Amino acid sequence: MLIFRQLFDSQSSTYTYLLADSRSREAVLIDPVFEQARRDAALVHELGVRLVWTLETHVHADHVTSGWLLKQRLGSRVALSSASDADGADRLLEDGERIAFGERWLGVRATPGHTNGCVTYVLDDQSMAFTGDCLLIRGSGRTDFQQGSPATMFSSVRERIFSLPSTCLLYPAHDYRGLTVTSVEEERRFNPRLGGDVSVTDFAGYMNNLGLPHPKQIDVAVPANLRCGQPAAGAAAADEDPTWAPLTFTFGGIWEIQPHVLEEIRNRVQVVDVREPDEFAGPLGHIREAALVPLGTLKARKTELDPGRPVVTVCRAGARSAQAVVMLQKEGFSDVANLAGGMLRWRAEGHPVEGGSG
Ligand SMILES: N[C@@H](CCC(=O)N[C@@H](CS)C(=O)NCC(=O)O)C(=O)O
Ligand SMILES: [Fe+2]
Repeated sequence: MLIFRQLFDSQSSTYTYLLADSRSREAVLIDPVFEQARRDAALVHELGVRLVWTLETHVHADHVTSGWLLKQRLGSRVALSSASDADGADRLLEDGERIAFGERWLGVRATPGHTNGCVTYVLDDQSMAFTGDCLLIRGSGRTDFQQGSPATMFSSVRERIFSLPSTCLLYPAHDYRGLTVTSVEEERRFNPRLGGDVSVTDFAGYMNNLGLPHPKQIDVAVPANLRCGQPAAGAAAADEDPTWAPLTFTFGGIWEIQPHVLEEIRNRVQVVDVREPDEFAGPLGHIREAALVPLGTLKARKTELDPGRPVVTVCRAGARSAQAVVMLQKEGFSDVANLAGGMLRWRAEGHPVEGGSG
């Protein structure tokens, strides 16, 4: 079976796609975004899949890829079109090649026009295709920078995308209105630029009069993407992980600490228990020297916490304390983590408890 997720970066309106083979657990990510690397790595971990490839549909002008970063973190390899002129890829793709993940594969179709190196990735059974910035939903990518060409894009769409089965679902690299998916049939009929009886001259006329400002990030993004997302030498280390403890980042966006890690570093952190007083004194007990600050009072009582020491929040099962992490971060505490699984897991794993019953 195929595992499939559509992810969104709201800064650049970019869609990233995760596809995995449920049997072998091998996964690929199409068009991952640098700032979302931590989120995407968390999803890979939580789904229990192994990232084997990051795939670019093209050298993007509006965001930096996390291909290089995910390679450092997860050991994935980077692939994009040989026509992209990028350095540092593990594999340069030619039209007609296949990228395997477990028993599944994606076929590579060259679909230039937005850039020379634009490709569409087509799933083995042709039930879905990832069109990058060539065909967008009821739209198309621009042709006024990089190696853009309306005539080239027109033939890519008509010959290489509209020739797929009419039911094939199409997933673009961007949508600026929140639309998520379309189909070959829909775009053949309703794409205002490329569908119906529109001719190449009509299309070129349309595209040459878009008059859009260049993407804000173009001068940063293109050079970085030509290095597959490797930061330039001397660039500030991006987005470093916390160093006060080995933590896990969840797809839900929360830094978590595992019970055995908390027990090891107990003396270096302040534990804040955000349950109600009767729970704190109740059968589950509490962690030694935990400060009782019920969630509803946390914001008002934040001055009772030591801003110079990391905070671990705790509750019964880990839900309220996750909200406490978000609140404390908003209040300016940077080193905050949630005790994964709360008191329930802490006890189940046999860590020491004060009070409570057997
Ligand atoms: N305002 C966006 C523009 C992004 C943009 O131009 N995106 C390109 C793809 S790299 C495009 O083809 N957009 C189609 C459109 O805006 O209609 C930004 O500054 O990032
Ligand atoms: Fe693009």
